[in-house]
Amino acid sequence: MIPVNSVLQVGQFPEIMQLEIDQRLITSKMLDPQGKIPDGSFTAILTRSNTPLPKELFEQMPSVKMVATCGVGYDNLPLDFLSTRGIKASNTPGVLNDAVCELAIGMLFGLLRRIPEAQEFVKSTAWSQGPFIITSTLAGKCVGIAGMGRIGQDLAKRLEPFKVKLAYTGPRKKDLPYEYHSNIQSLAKACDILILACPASPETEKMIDEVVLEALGPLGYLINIARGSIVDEAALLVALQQKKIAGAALDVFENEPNPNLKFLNLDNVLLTPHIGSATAETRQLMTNLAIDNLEAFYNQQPLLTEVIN
Ligand code: 8YV
Repeated sequence: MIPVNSVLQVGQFPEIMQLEIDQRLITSKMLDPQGKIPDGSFTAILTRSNTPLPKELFEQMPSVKMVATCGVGYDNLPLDFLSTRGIKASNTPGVLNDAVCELAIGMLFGLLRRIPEAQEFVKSTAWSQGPFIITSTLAGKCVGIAGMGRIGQDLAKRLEPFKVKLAYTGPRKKDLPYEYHSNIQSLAKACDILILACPASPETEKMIDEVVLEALGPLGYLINIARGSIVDEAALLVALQQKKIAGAALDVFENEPNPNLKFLNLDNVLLTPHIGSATAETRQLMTNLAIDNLEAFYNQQPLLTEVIN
């Protein structure tokens, strides 16, 4: 049982998530993590993976010993600091795989077959002047996945029926029926479509740089459903402007919700506003899993999906 007003909600939640929260919790809300902390003696925080929590927030509330984030990514949490203070953390892996993988595949086809432009082509009546451009088939191509965690593996399985070769990179080779590359450059050189499904970390910061984009090449496509920080956006913009790669589909950006305006004028991109997990079913599952973790904490039971630093 979660004691009344023991949990501080930090950050703005979409209505469908807020409804779930309000059905299960009586809590205080702090929409701005840099704002004034409401009065109360809070022992846990409920937040979202798009809401960065500064360590100062925890320093001002020493009674907080648990933070549950709605999202698989936990780069919004000061994990090292939490570890030193013995503050537990949980995320919501597994329940958003369907939504994220479906978006990735949708973006893949949207990019290869230029579906947004095709719709514009019909709507603008340009079709009456001649046929739409010839695009590319997925079958027969090599799809490279950077990051073979839950989402990466789920995505690979869903891509198998599309007659593609699958390859991957990550910290270590896994028992998977796909070609392993020990580094991102090698994977980029070997694949036609490179999909980013890895966590944001010091190791993946700006991992996709000019060298990797050069290796991906003029017929290569980049899809990012992970985090904007994984891509050197200045290098990507040059590669797209100079057609050093064929195109990019981006659901995440360095500066959300105000991505670099230079992306907006390009004709070889497909852009979405960080909607990977943004389906009703998924967000309800994520919210309830986060609250289940809070319940486990207050019941002094092991967390369901603890983040181990
Ligand atoms: C969003 C995500 O963070 O799960 C993640 O890491 O990036 C998305 O699900 C969403 O805002 C979670 O509430």
